[in-house]
Amino acid sequence: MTNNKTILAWLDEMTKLMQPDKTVWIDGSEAQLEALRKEACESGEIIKLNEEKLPGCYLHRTAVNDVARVEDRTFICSKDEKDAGPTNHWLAPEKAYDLLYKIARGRYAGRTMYIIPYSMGPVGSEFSKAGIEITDSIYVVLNMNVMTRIGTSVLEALGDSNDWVRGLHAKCDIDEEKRYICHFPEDNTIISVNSGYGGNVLLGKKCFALRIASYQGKNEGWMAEHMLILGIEAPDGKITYICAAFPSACGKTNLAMLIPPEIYKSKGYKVWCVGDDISWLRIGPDGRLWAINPENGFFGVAPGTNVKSNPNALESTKKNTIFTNVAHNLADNTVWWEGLDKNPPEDAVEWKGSHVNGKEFSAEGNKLAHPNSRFTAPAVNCPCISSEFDSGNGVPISAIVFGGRRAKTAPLVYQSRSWNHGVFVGSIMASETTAAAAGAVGVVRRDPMAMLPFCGYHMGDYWKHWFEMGANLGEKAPKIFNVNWFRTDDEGNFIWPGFGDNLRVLDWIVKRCEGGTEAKETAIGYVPFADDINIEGLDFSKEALEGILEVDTGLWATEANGIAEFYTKFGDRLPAQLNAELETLKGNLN
Ligand code: GTP
Ligand code: SPV
Ligand code: MN
Repeated sequence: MTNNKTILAWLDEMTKLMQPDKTVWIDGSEAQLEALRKEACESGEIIKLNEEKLPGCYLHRTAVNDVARVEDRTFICSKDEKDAGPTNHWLAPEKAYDLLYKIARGRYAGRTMYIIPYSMGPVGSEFSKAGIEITDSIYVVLNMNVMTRIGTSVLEALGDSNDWVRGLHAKCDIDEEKRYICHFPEDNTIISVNSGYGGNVLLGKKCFALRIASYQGKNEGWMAEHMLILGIEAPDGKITYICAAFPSACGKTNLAMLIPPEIYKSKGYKVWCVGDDISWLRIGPDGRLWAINPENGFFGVAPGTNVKSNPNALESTKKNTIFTNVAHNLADNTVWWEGLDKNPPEDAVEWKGSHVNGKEFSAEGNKLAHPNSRFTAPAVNCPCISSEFDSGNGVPISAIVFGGRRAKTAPLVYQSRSWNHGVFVGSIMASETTAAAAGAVGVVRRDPMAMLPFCGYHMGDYWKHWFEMGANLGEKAPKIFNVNWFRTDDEGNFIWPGFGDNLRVLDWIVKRCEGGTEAKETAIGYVPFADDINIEGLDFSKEALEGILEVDTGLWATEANGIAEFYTKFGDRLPAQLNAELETLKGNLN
């Protein structure tokens, strides 16, 4: 398949280590993939779904102890512990290799080693990067085929270059105690053992495109971010591109594919999806910030996805999609999850694999689908996929939006006073935890730029890199905003309707980028005048809007104390600009 000496040498080493019975190069051909699907169906690894209703679709159930990313077992193995920083778990590289090789040695025996050459970003684009993942899981091969560009063309584009990421995945025994997701940023290497779940094993995604790539970006002058990319087309045809960073399961996929409310649609507004999870950002020849989506598909949260909340995501899952840990509807061999509709299937297999009466099972308060069950759907399936999705140059970004789940404190939207203030706004992001990672759900934690679990180096140095990017962008820097769709009332209900109606907030953001509207200056930044958020056609009062635009200085004073405490973690690697911004906030609050 290749004469690249660096690849051949690594594969030689890996073959000796893992001792596979058989080696298969994944060439990307449909014939090879189809043979693998058949094989995985025969072994029970995947289940073929109803060919009429869901053509080319499959269901997979992971082990019950293996259903989400495991942040406690995710490590950044930089040579110097200090370079991993206070927000990452760290293991010394020699120790980690030793430990992981002990766990993995010989574990491909009796199995096949699949070699997947893949590209993050369109093959051949100067902004794309290649990786090789070896795995003993057909599920991984099939998912990587949807989520990345795979096969021979990747090797041809790479040529003799050594600029590719090594990825070793081995299922081993899916033993939680021996599960490790380790990154060696200085070696361009990722090793993942004892898991078979999504973000832990699709090594192109969080492991490469965020953890390794964020480190590469710092060294090479670009950024890898946990951001969706969307384009808003105005009635005159002008498209404004926005990136938005929200923590896991906080609404990126939903926002990236939103359907404009009727009042906007009728005027001719359209929204185009470029990406739903990851952005690679560079300064273009015109001095602006440009973004590509390095992925080729969506690994989206299934529960809550329905014809009303996200019809585009639902449509994307109608063919050639792999479902993980959703419920199996035996009546017609389709799938179901909480929030798809109000009719749990009677004859069902729940996500753990038991045959149940789904109606009774649900009525007893059980979940048929795991809260972090997912669909892996090709981006080309999405009805609103942008014409720029495959463009090697990406799209120019006018605004960066941060956001999270905050029941109180954060208003619906506010704008930073400058790029530097915007970096501060990103650095103080906080959000309630979700089922996307193992651990407690609903606990507020600081998640700077939604990168807490994904930054591959010291977070202080990461912020410094943000300031440097801003200095290089100067006047052409995107404007920075913060949004919160999740303010709740006293009964805990979400106040803002959200979903498609979030376009009403994006509309204000676009106007602010164009200098088309005034705003109210508050202690935390610019907040809209209630009259400037269009609530036409919405059953939502101006008073309610004013309520969620309010900046409660009491809550923010408490917030400022929390930020100060958070910042102490970073010691002398905390950029001075952040402390200066915190002092400004405190001053504004007095
Ligand atoms: P990852 O794939 O884990 O990175 O998640 P994500 O950020 O793409 O989140 P996603 O869009 O899948 O949304 C996760 C959950 O948030 C779903 O249950 C949605 O129904 C819910 N959600 C998304 N947007 C909104 C919104 O505007 N309002 C409310 N109330 N809920 C929302
Ligand atoms: C996330 O948790 O942010 C995801 C899913 O997008 S995973 O690929 O598992 O990280
Ligand atoms: Mn994500």
